Amino acid sequence: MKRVFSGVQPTSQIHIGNYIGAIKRFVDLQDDMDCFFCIVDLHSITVPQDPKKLYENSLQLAALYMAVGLDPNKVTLFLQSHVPAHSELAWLLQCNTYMGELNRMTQFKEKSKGKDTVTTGLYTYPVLMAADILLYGTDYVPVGNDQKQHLEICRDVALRFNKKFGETFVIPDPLISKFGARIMALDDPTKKMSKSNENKHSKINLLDTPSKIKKSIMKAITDSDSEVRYDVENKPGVSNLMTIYNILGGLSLEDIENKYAGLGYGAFKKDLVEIVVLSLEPIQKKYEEILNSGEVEKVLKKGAEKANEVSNEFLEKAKINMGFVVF
Ligand code: AQP
Repeated sequence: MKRVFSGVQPTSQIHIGNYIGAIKRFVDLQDDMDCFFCIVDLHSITVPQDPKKLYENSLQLAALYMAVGLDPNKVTLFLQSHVPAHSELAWLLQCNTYMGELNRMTQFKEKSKGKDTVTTGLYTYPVLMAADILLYGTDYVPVGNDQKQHLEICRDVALRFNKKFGETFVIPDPLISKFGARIMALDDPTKKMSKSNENKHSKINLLDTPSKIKKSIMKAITDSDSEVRYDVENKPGVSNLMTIYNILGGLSLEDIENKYAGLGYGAFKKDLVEIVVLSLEPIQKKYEEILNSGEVEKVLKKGAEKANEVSNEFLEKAKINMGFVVF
């Protein structure tokens, strides 16, 4: 069975970009692959986090993973900080990664832009991500389009390591869907929907209320035209909303165009509100039940045991191949 690894940071609220680009796809993979899904809390501290919020967000994300349909009996769900091998392998890989490679990372450039100081953790983030993936002998990594470059550096580092120290790591392939891998911000469809965007109407969070969802969609930037047509270049706002409609509502782009021909954006947006609210309602209901059930801690403990077992094998192999004394 092929192995899958992916992670989401417990930073802020999870939005429908994270859901469509990543988490929803995790659910689709769980029946056919051996899946490890991680809450990458160590990644989240590359930018400042309020400790109380980090704690809450980590447990809430675990509950959300289960609420969207991830079954802990089929997949391994765990917290990155519960598996020390991630930090240890990251160090071994850092000593085999070049500054020139990290200097090219666009996410680092974007996140450090305009800041007086940034942490070295933000700079070496892609190496920790490579360690996350390589520790599980991962074949596939389902991620959104923004992680493409990080996957490329992961592959480069793994190939170099194998060449230098002998076959150690499986070379992973990204699983980036052709459609929906980059959900755009509602207030500016030229930028990706992002947790760190301070405008609350730029995104729809999975736990948003119906009235907030309605406001955000009705305010979403479209264009001065009124035709509901999929044309990413000339109509990025409408095309983004159509993508969300298609993925959550199940209607093809062509059928959406036909349905709203001559009706304008108002009717289209009104129906989209309903589709999003109805899609999120069962997730929100299940989320509350899971969060109050005491199940989350048990699942994370069990997940950490399995993750430690698998990752330690790969870590040990890497250490032996590098020449460390391992008893
Ligand atoms: N807009 C998006 N469309 C599709 N996929 C997305 N992802 C993120 N944004 C979009 C995917 O979600 C997964 C988890 O992301 P993350 O928690 O690791 O952090 P992120 O990608 O940095 O999330 P944000 O929302 O963009 O946070 P900030 O504001 O900090 O940059 C990943 O698979 C990601 O590709």
